[in-house]
Amino acid sequence: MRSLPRQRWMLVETDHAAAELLAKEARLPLVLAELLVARGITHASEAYAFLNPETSQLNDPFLMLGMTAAVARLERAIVDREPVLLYGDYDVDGTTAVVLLKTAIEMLGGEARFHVPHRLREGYGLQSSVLEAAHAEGVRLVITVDTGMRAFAEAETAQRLGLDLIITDHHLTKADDTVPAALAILNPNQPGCCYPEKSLCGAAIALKLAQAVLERRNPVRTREKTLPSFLKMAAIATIADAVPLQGENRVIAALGLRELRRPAGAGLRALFAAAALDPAARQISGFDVAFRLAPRINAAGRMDVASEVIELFSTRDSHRATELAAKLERLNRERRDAEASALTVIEKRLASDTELVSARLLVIDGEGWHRGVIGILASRVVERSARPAIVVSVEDGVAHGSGRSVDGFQLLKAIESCADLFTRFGGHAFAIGFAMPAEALPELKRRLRLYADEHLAARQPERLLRIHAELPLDRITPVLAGWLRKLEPLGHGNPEPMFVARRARLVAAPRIMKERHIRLELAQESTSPIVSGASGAIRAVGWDLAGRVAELALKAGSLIDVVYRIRENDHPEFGGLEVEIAGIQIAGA
Ligand SMILES: [Mn+2]
Repeated sequence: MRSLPRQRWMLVETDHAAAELLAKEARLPLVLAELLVARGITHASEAYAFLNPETSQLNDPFLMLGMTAAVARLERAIVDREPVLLYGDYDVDGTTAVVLLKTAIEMLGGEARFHVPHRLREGYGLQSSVLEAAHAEGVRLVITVDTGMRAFAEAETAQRLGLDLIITDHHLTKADDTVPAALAILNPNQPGCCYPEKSLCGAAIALKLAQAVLERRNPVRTREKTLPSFLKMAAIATIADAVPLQGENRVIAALGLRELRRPAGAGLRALFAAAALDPAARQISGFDVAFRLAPRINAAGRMDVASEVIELFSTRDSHRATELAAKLERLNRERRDAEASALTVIEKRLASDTELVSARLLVIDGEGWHRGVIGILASRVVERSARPAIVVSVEDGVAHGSGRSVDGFQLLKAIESCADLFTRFGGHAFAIGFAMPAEALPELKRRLRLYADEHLAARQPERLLRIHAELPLDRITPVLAGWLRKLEPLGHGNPEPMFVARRARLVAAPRIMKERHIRLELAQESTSPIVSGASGAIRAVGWDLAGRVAELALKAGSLIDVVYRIRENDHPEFGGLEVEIAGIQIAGA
């Protein structure tokens, strides 16, 4: 698995005429206009809004179907001091959604309780037993967050008990568009909802409900103080849940990240400290949230109980917060260890198992791998092999599987073709999960092999390298880098720009670092000025690209095409702009 899968470079098609027009009208660098046009932005006013997110761009919550009924019921509960049960999910999205609504209800003088199911013991989704217990304790209003869209039977239980149920969820409705019977459903994806932003995460929908009740109580204070502080939580969830960072999601993410500069709560501050992030020293980026905060928050639900995340974000006691953050840190380390040890086994098997070496779709099973990490493991295998992969953990005769796919192959369809083998299964086109008796595993492998032979081409697996724009190296300037920063926060639906430069000259011999990485000094052929580094060259780094030096016989003077991202190196001496290479070819190859 050491050798990387082959790359296929694909330059994203852009409407150049539209980009030139936008560049002129909005006075933007052409390459930025190209990137905006690729995001569907063609008018100067849209470009302005995209590059300058602000609270006024947040939609009116009452545009959401069901909001009036939901707000009326919640307000009554708050006024009557009725306990409200918030029912969440165990991931970042679900837990932050609970925190948001709990905080809002308590701010308004109401009483909120919560339940987050245990991932391994209870599993995903609303449970009738929890509704029954809550009812016995006197709860008459239940609000789900990030879950509930398919809880038909549980909604009936609620009805039978006389519980009012408000479902807030962003998951898609059933194929026949039916929805559970509830007092109100807040979900922009349900039939009949005209809310303009369809891809809000669960916590953002909870935010809209909180915004609605808070604004009705005190519009000015909400706009100026409460909402900005709530945006922090919603931003973390929006980035962690991987919804596209465009439209209202972009506004939530951008403003929330800005607010994270001043983390007020004890929980957030403890979490930052545990993740070695200092928001006072450096603006928290989408990358920080996705790769440093979210894994720590998710570790709770993956490895243990997610309810402690809610306590972490609710507590005012900084000692308790530090304690809880330390626990998350430990769970995250356990998660990483579980992942690393299983990955070592998987790598060995991928290299030696002849059946796997030639398989178009990988099914890899092991005894007792932690079920909280099999999804991450599947992603890792896909990254390295460029093939769809399912990782299965066998425990007490039950096989739990989690799979991830590659561009163009709908893994869910493959799984559906084996539906009779599972005790349960589900997912999206490109990410699936299932449980089944372990003895049926050989049959699953056999059928999936046949399915893959039929539906996946036999060509050598390759990774698609999407390139967003052409940008010669001598056009990289601090001014352009400043403009490109305005695209942040980057993430799903708003990817970091990947550029291609043709005809770059190696001005010195490539340097290999730790036998894996390379450092190059590159100068753009045929054009002039100097950007950084000595001798008219820009520094370049290529992680894991050492193999390319020999393959392409690179030496001083070689002329190459490079796919790259722009990096700002803040090293005091060697600081400045440089490029991080994602792909190299001999020029014109
Ligand atoms: Mn979610």
